[in-house]
Amino acid sequence: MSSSVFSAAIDLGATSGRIILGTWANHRLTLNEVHRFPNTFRTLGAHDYWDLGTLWHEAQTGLRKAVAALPRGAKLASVGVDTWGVDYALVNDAGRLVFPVHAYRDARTQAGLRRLGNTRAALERVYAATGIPNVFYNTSLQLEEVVAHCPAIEDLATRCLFLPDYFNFLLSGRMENELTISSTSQLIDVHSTNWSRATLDHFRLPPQWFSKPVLAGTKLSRVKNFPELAGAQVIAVPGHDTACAYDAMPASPDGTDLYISSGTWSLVGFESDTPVLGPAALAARVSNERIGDGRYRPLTNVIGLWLLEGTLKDFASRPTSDKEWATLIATAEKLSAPTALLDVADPAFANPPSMRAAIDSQLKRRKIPAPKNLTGYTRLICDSLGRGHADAMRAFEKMTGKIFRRILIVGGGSKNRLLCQATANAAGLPVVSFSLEGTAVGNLASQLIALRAVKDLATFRRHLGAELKQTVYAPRS
Ligand code: LFR
Repeated sequence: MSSSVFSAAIDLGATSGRIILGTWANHRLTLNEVHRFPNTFRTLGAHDYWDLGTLWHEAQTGLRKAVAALPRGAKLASVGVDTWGVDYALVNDAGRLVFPVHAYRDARTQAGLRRLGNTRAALERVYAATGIPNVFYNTSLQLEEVVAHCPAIEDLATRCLFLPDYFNFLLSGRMENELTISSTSQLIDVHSTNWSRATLDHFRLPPQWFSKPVLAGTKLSRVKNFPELAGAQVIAVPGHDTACAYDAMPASPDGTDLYISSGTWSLVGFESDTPVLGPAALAARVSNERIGDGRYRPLTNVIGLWLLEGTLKDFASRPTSDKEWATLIATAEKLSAPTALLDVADPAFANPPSMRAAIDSQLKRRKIPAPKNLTGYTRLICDSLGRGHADAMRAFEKMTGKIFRRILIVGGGSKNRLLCQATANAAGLPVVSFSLEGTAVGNLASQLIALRAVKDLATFRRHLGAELKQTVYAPRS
């Protein structure tokens, strides 16, 4: 056992969180999901908030379970945290929360979204400076609203920590902004790895709230105030879950793979040494988020399985076990292909009271009959997402001159045969799906590299690729 390395990944998603104990031995990573729990935001009055106390409680429970799952005498070497993008905690110098933590689907950014969207010159300036398009959830718009409507916050808060940064602080006592999660804010300079002063000024945000981002792999300190974990290093992994998922892609080194991290959102993109900018990129809403090492992940955010998760809530007959899921997908596969697909970019799908009603109203507007049952909606949603993935791919090909040869899918959607096949059909390319918790694997990879148990990411991917089970979906017309 002496050559094994044990690390824990805290991997928090908008609809579920998990703590995974990773064991690295003989060039092989084994995962043990020691704890999983549902996550949701809560609505108070007109606003949406995360329940941070519950998230931290669940993270601690998971870490205790990870320690309990270690072989006798073994020690946890490190822990790392990744979460969904954009959300943040405002704290004072002592680390006290001075403002409730909003959830990114909160509608309070709508006015700012429209304002920036309607001001062509400002929109172009912000995009040229940050490489991030104008999306309702951006931290920039969220903070702009808070500073404008609760001005006393400028006296109370001294730091803005993104959620992984905040959990790293609880674990280590150190306040840092990590680059990948910072890059989701629309406030990082696209040509450096620091904040864009012009953009902070544009949104009227106090620059002192932010510190120069650290790169993934930075060792923050040993775990504090958590005796069971004494000695373990807190490592700033790529704090953004999508950055972790992209790191975990067993991609071919020649750069011809398109990546999809498929979960609540579908993040369709690739890795690049340079950002994709300019009017076409702005129109296609290309988001130049950052990789742990500072390079770029140009990607398009397609609405993702949020559409299906939301629709399921409207059906009492929704599946509750893996077996029922398999039956739903198998029955939906047998239906004939829908004659018209959803426009998945419809802003009405962002956070509707009823997703089924939002879908029906788009269909009605376009004079298309609504599906009759859950099977019909499932088919329509998966085919429409497949088309959305293919459209994003073609837009990238057109903008960059790149030709993709395969599409790699990781995350929850990689298990959805209907979605993988629909993507292959619409793109005319093979889709390779990996049964892989990409976000947790990328999180662990960064820790193992920081601990020098693995040389670098290329080496990690080579070992991972050799082990992984993959399913290939050939395109059908
Ligand atoms: C996926 C994700 C996406 C981001 C969205 C909102 O979990 O992190 O990358 O655009 O959530 O933060």
